[in-house]
Amino acid sequence: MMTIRSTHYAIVATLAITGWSPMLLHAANPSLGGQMKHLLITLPSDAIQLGRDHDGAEIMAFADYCETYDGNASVLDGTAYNGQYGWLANGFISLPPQYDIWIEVLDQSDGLMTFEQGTYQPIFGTNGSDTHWRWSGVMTHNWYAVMEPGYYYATYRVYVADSDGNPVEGYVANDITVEWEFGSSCIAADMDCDTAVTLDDVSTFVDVLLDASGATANQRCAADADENAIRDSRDIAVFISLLLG
Ligand SMILES: [Ca+2]
Ligand SMILES: [Ca+2]
Repeated sequence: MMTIRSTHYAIVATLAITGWSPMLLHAANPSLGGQMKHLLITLPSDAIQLGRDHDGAEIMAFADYCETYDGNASVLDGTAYNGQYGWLANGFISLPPQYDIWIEVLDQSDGLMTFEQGTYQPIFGTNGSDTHWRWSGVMTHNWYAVMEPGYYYATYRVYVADSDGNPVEGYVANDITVEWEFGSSCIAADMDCDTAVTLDDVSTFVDVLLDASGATANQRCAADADENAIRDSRDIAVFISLLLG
């Protein structure tokens, strides 16, 4: 048993010196991650009505495609993200011209980041941004992104507001919760995103297990080799078993 362990440590030490390079592909635009899932907004009289064009029990999957993106979309580089959820008008919206429909994030998982469609500006509290966001009235698929494996949710309030985002009396708001998970989209123990688990993955695995700061979302996910959303010594045995095939 000691001999086997020594062999593995020797391999780790050698690869740590030679270094590694992840397989990062360039893509012009991020991927939504699947079929569009709309959060439908109507305002037939004085109460916001919300609906969905999908099963509300569905949970969207975050994925890190190991890609880099052009321009402002580069905020998604190294993250696991999803853009399937979109705000969409679904019929009559009766609104005086001085008012708009705004959306406030009431509650959300730690680590959930949101970037506005088109501008890629942080919204909904991301990086200290306003927790209130003005919906333009057209279909908008904001980008949701995370770094760590796990389950995520966000609860939003949709309401009628003045130009500063303050609620207007006489209108009834409505709330909706959406959910994601990050874990199943990454390949356990494939640290460099080449879809295989080889000796090239060993040094990064050890680095990320010791200190994940600076690691990509894919690396954080892949290092959780036993897929329990915790990186610890138990992942080492699983990593080695996947490496040995
Ligand atoms: Ca690999
Ligand atoms: Ca684990």
